[in-house]
Amino acid sequence: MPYDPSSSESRWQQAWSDAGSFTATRDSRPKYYVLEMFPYPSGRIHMGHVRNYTMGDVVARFKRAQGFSVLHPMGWDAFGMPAENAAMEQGGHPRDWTYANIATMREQLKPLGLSIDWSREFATCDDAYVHQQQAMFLDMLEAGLITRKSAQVNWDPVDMTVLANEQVIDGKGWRSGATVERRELTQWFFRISDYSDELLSALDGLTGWPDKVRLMQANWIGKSRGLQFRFQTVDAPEGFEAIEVYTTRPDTLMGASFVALSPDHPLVRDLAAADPKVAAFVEDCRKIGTTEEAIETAPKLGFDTGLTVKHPLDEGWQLPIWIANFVLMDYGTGAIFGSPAHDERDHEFATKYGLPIRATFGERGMSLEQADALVAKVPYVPLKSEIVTYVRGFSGQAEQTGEAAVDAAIAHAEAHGYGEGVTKFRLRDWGISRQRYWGCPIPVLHCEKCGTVPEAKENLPVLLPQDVTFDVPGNPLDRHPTWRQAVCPSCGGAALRETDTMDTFVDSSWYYARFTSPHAATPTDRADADYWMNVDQYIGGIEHAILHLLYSRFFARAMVKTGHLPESAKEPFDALFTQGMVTHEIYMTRDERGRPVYHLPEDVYRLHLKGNEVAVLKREGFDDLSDEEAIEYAEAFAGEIEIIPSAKMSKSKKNVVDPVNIVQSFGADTARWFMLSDSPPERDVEWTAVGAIGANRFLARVWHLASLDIQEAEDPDLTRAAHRAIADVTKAIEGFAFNKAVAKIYELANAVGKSKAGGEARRAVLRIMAQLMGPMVPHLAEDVWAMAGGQGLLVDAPWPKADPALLEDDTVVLPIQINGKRRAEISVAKDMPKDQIEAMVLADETVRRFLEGAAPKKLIVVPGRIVNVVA
Ligand code: ANZ
Ligand code: ZN
Repeated sequence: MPYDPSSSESRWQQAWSDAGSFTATRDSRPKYYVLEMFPYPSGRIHMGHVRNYTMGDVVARFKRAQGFSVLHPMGWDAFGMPAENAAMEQGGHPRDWTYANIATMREQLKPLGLSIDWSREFATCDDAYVHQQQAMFLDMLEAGLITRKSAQVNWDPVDMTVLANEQVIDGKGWRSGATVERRELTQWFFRISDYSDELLSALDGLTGWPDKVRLMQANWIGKSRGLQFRFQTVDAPEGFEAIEVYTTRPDTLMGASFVALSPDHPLVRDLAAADPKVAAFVEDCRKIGTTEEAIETAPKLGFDTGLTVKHPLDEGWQLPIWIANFVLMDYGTGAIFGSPAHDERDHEFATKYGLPIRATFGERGMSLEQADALVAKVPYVPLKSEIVTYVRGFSGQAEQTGEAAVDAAIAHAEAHGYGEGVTKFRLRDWGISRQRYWGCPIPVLHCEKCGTVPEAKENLPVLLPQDVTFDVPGNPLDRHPTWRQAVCPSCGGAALRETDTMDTFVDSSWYYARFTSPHAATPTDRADADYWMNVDQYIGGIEHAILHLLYSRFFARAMVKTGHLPESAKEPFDALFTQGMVTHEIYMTRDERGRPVYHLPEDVYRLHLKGNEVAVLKREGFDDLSDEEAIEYAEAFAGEIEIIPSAKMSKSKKNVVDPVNIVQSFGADTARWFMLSDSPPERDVEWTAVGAIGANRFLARVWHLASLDIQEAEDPDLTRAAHRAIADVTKAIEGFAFNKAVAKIYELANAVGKSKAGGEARRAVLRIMAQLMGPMVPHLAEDVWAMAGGQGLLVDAPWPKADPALLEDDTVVLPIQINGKRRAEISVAKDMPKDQIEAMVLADETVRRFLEGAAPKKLIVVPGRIVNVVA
């Protein structure tokens, strides 16, 4: 019988399902919770999913075999714009589109044979999930974790919606491509910034996380220490006698050349009301979005108000007040002083508007003139830890680091009473209001009498209305004829529902907790949550290193505060692994106008021809060609396709391989094996047709080895190799080095192939091999297990233990020196008696050549070290 995954894989999946093998149960075993980031139901699974879920599955199956009670669930991150876009473009309803996609993707995932507890599956758009998320929202509102405030938002004028910062790409809406504007709206916020300090300091404890992710989070939270102080204004309107600024470089105060206000600064509002030119300038500034990136990259724009302030260190020195587009209102105080000599933005601004550029410090040892010359064209921005020479210092600065100078400047300000040292965070509150339909409704009402009122818990869930249209832009909830009308839970009068829905990041901030009790009538069942939390191993893409993980960390804290999670679940993910991407070559031709045309790998015949890399299009009839004919064909058309080096699989470049096709033609185990074999999990892996065929061939060989019937014979070397493999594979899986585990299994398979072992001795080794392969290629492993006489299902077999006695290498390699020169070596058992070693040496090919039939003059064996022969 040849290897035939198409029949055996589904059979094993059925067997596991019948046995309930992957149902997670609370019992006396230690628990292990492994989770891969859940997918968005786009409609098709891709190779990235296969890689991600296979890795998680290896861990889940491994831990299960090691005696853990494993929770390995799957669900769907199901709300979001694409469903609405589909409704806009193709008609239909977002709900139908979403659930149809889920059904399709579930059918595509199941053949992969993942050890998932499907009884826990849910989608974030399920009524029950919406219900519990709303219940939690109300709890968090009551606990003071949520606030409503007016805020600057990115407004997409075409989609008529607020965009999250990350949905703004180069100042344009990610979907519409329209230039994003700034607007002020009243929005709902989670008060994540209250947790800035804690979210930062707790990163130190996340030792199971990659350093780079912790660093990215730390930078995002962005803690800085600086000076907050006031400039006295000279001729500003009433109420603006002083302008408060925040600086992280108070040591550059003597190089100040202007003060700049955010276009949203209260003083600017005042001025704009009186002066249409100011108002027009502010309007211009609003055309850039609110993202830091957009603001950072936009050309610097300024407006001179004509007003001035006094320098705090010199009453007679006045600085002009400008309005500048790069000053953000929601950071620091919304006002800065510019020190063009030591700041890129200030330099660009000063150069553009002819403002003075005066160095505060220069490179070590520089004079004032040299330092000024240094910064005339470009700012001088050394690391704060570098020693520099202060040429316009105050408070006694001279040669010192920027750090020391900043400290001294803060001390000086505090001593002289013009400012205070303060700590600021970049992290803003998390705005969750979205003016979209396909999201979780925010369960509050607006009552004319009572104001904003939370919906009563017994009225939950607030579900989306089904009868909506997407033929006009904007939020369908706003224009629904009746949905908004509700009863105020506080006064019983008429009230209007909030029509904002929640950012989908809310949905994904607690799904891991919901998996512990997916059917509970409360957000979590505490007994379940207490048992299963934390996620022991979380696996996902680095693209979620910042927002998703930060929001989840905040949400877990909020759930602790509202009693939905135990205190110990504050940091919900004990260990995090970020896997690399799946890449593929790109195949390109050009059309008659020279524009690139991309081709799917399945439409391309790829060949390595006499050192040349050739790819040609498969024309009609290609599939009927013999191998030789195909090569001739490739030679004939060589050069027609340009091969672009491997890059992340993407639909636009058509360098995608459909996992469904791969599973159909090779089986799931081949896809899984290849995904694990070729590179370390944290690196990108290149999918190649040749590699897939190679993986498949290896699995077929293992099948063949298992099906051979060999006469009884012992082979202690093979048994030792098997135990070595147990130790090595165990260590590799524990260390997330799946590619190494794969390599060790290759070695073991080779050893089995070479060995003459038969009967039970051979079967015992095959069973070990099956067990070691089980987490990676679970179907083939069951087959091998069964063929080798394994009892019951392999998934129920405990992980094999290496016999320490067999791990000890009991052979040594002895070098043989002939006439003082090393000429050969022999491998002998450690405890081999001297006379036997001597006999082996004399029988050695090389030794015999040197002796030319004569007896050696001397033969000295130093046991365990060396053999000396004098010929
Ligand atoms: C004077 C100065 C001189 C500055 C110099 C920098 C370099 P971080 O480190 O990210 O916290 N700043 C303060 N508030 C701002 C706002 N609302 N919008 C834009 N920029 C603002 O950044 C702090 C520095 O960014 C502050 O230090 C301030 O410029 C600027 F050689 O003050 B600095
Ligand atoms: Zn009311």
